[in-house]
Amino acid sequence: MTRGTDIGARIEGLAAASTAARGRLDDAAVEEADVVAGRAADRLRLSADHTVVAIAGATGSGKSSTFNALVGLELSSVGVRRPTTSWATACVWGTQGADELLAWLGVPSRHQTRRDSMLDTRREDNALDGVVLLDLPDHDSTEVAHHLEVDRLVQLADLLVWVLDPQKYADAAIHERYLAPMHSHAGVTVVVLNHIDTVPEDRRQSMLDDVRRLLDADGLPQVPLFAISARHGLGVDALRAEVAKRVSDKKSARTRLDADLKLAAEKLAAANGDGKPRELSDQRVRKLEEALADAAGVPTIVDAVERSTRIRAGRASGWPVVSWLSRLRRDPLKKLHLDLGAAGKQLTGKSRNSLPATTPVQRARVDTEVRALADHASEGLGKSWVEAVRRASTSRLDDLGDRLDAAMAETDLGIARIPVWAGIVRVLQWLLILTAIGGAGWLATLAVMDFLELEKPTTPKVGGFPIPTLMLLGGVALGVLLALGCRLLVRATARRRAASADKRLRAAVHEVAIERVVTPVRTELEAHTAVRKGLTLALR
Ligand SMILES: Nc1nc2c(ncn2[C@@H]2O[C@H](COP(=O)(O)OP(=O)(O)O)[C@@H](O)[C@H]2O)c(=O)[nH]1
Ligand SMILES: [Mg+2]
Repeated sequence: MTRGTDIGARIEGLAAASTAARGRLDDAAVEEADVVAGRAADRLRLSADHTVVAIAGATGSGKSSTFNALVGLELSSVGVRRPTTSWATACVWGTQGADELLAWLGVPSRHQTRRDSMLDTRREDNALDGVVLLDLPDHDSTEVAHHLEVDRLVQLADLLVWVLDPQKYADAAIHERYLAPMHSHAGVTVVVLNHIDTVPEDRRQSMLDDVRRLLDADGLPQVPLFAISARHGLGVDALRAEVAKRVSDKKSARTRLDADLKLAAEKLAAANGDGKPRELSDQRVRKLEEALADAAGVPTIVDAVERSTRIRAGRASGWPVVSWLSRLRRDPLKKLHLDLGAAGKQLTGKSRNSLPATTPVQRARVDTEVRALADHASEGLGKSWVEAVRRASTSRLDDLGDRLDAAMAETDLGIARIPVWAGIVRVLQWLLILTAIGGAGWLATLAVMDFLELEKPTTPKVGGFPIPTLMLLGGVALGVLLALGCRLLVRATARRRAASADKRLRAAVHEVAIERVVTPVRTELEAHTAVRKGLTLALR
């Protein structure tokens, strides 16, 4: 059996589905899928030329006798009861490549017999070439170890021969525990009614009909049923022919793995539910981000940035006399303690504690948005996924507040320096003030000279106006006009800076939303998609 074939892909699908489902879907179903995938991969790697045929049944039903009858030798001790028969006995026809298989089955070599080592040339033995025949312990033994061994080997065998006897063929133990649960394995099940010699001939058919009726009820209507007497050799040839047929077409191992994979995949699929793959909508994420931004105080900070810029740029570009007076007003950013750090670029750590505290209303809104996002993400999915998504959505919210505060504090608001144009205006304003002061000084000098009746030098004029007068009036008038003209510019700058701060802060909030809520939820949705994909492969 080579990998990469169709069954190889199905195994990989189931393995992938169980990996993605672990911790999210029903543990038992996940575990079974995992075990089945591992076991199937193991069996696939081992000899494809051998078929493991297990003979199972109740105490005294004639397992060992049937085994011997098939082998044609008294290999397995007949009539031996527990605790001696806690081990399976194996007989192998055609030993090439069977060693690994027997090791995997866990049959110690002292319980193995190699049929061709006996140089047997009978035709029917050649027909069984490739059989690994196992005589299992009693499934109804009072010894726990026996059950475990039976269960273990029933899982591993490629073909199962269940031996019933006239007394106990209707026992609930075998039907409820083995036959009915394995109805999916009808393709690799053969049933034998042994001790047929002890049943009067005229009652044999009605007994077989009764067994058939029970098998129908188990969900095994098609399985072959043989009436045999292992002790007297009745019907043994037909049974051997059936086994030989199964072995020669070498399909049993595959059929068994197919049935295993299908069963495990179906159980996992039932736990998975049938929701289509889902994606988180951008709109939901945006709503969450808005709630987070609110809770983090983004609007408050942005507002402070705008007002602060207005004051700072206004002060720089305003008429210096007024600006000087406005120093008495407090900077809104300072009020928020959102002062600029030493580097002048970032908000200082101090700012955090001084941000307006998140109100219960804001917190509730965040919770509501997280839940809405989780509900939306898991809409239409199975119950386990709804729970997994909800769990994931809140799994990283513990220190959300701190994380948001830190994100706010780390954000460069771009308000450290006054705008270049305001710097230039400031220089101009001072030049104008100096001009006005110069003019005033000149006029004062002239006035003093006039008062002292000194002879004045002729005052230079421009367009009929004396220059000092022009300097004083022009300096003041231009300064005031410039300040007024800059007001619009100040406002625009404040708005631009506020918009830019808003963008940066929201980008920081976006990071937090992705890290704390969106990624955990997306991981679940991806796991759901992976489980679905794996199961689709496994059930192909
Ligand atoms: N009459 C009769 N006795 C049988 C037949 N098969 C097995 N026995 C006897 O039933 C007893 C139990 O058989 P055994 O093969 O050890 O059953 P196991 O416990 O299932 O392995 C032994 O005494 C056998 O000789 C049969 O077909 N007819
Ligand atoms: Mg026995």
